[in-house]
Amino acid sequence: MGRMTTGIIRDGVDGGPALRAPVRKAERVERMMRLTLQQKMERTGFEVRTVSVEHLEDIERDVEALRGEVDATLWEESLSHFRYELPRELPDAKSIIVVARPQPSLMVTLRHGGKSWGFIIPPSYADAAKVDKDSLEALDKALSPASYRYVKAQLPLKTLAARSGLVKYGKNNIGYIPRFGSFNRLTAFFSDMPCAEDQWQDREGLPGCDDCHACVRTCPTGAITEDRFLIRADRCLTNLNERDSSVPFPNWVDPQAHNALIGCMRCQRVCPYNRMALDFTSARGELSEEETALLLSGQREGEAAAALNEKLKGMGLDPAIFPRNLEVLLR
Ligand code: B12
Ligand code: SF4
Ligand code: SF4
Repeated sequence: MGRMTTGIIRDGVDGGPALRAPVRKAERVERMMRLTLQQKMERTGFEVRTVSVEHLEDIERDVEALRGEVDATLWEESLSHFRYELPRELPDAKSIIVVARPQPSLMVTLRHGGKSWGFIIPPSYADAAKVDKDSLEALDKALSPASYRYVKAQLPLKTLAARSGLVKYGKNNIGYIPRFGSFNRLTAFFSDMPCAEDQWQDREGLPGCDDCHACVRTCPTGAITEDRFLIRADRCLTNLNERDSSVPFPNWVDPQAHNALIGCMRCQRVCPYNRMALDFTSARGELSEEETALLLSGQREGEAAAALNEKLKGMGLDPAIFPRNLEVLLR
């Protein structure tokens, strides 16, 4: 995220007379104090909204209402771990703070067969822990001098973000923020911060989706359909390629469908709401011919494998999820 400007006010940058500087600083501090949490967080590159913990049941109801439309295995694997209750570590939580952090697509280069292969990794696959850490630091700073506690929320983040007005749904089911479209990572925290403004509201879709079918047409597996709002998650390439390499892809998946090292970028790349974010990329380095071979071999033991793991982690990537797509992409 090194290329993002933070908007933090720095003292003395406008180079005015030294004697006036303290007055200006005091004014700035006062002005800063008057800003809402949302405004303060925006200045440091985060989008944030808050809802009262009283809506936990509503969030559960929203998701439960769609149980019949979600493949049972996928429900069990991905949606049954949500906890619609106050965390034990923070029983006096009052607010749920939901945060969106703009995220670039990642570019990784691999050497294989004497050639360089450039691959894309969709936004949100890297730096999960960093986004949480940075969000907490920014919240702490924005709310200072008050001091609150935070506990990470195990909640359905898109629903929560849409219900707080932080994102609008695309027809592709992804949550969009104004300037960076779907190139964002969501996270949420319970806090004992009083919920001064409960931003709970109706979920909204992007207005442009009514007359656009680009993601429906481009989805390589027919996961996005016009006859229902929820995607057919069991058909989504992301669901299929996030699995272990030992699980083969179903026969009905066209090998040409694969387009990213993990996940799938098709419905995001084609979306007009992402036009301004398509160049938002972050190059994460290169793997040598030997490292690629090691990754493909599936060997996880030994010194070389440990070094590769460290290298991938340093690039913000999870070594466990790669070989599955890599094999198909290099064919
Ligand atoms: C399960 C899961 C998946 C599954 C299922 C996806 C799905 N659509 O549910 C699979 C593996 C397929 C998947 C894929 C991807 N995922 Co995913 N996934 C999750 C997970 C763990 C839960 C999502 C969830 O709650 N699903 C349940 C459904 C019921 O919730 P919902 O989609 O919000 O559904 C609501 C709407 O349908 C709405 N609704 C119903 N009818 C109508 C009608 C109208 C008009 C409106 C407005 C709304 C509406 O009601 C529902 C309930 O509120 C979250 C992490 C988390 N903790 O939340 C990440 C998460 C949602 N995924 C994420 C991402 C980035 C992706 C991918 C883009 C990855 C990639 N390829 O790059 C793809 C996108 C695929 C797609 N087109 O949706 C991000 C989304 C970020 C964002 N800004 O939206 C999350 C939040 C992870 C993160 N921390 O960043 N994912
Ligand atoms: S591609 Fe079109 S229909 Fe799909 S989410 Fe974007 S605007 Fe909506
Ligand atoms: S991520 Fe790919 S497979 Fe999944 S809905 Fe979007 S285009 Fe379809």
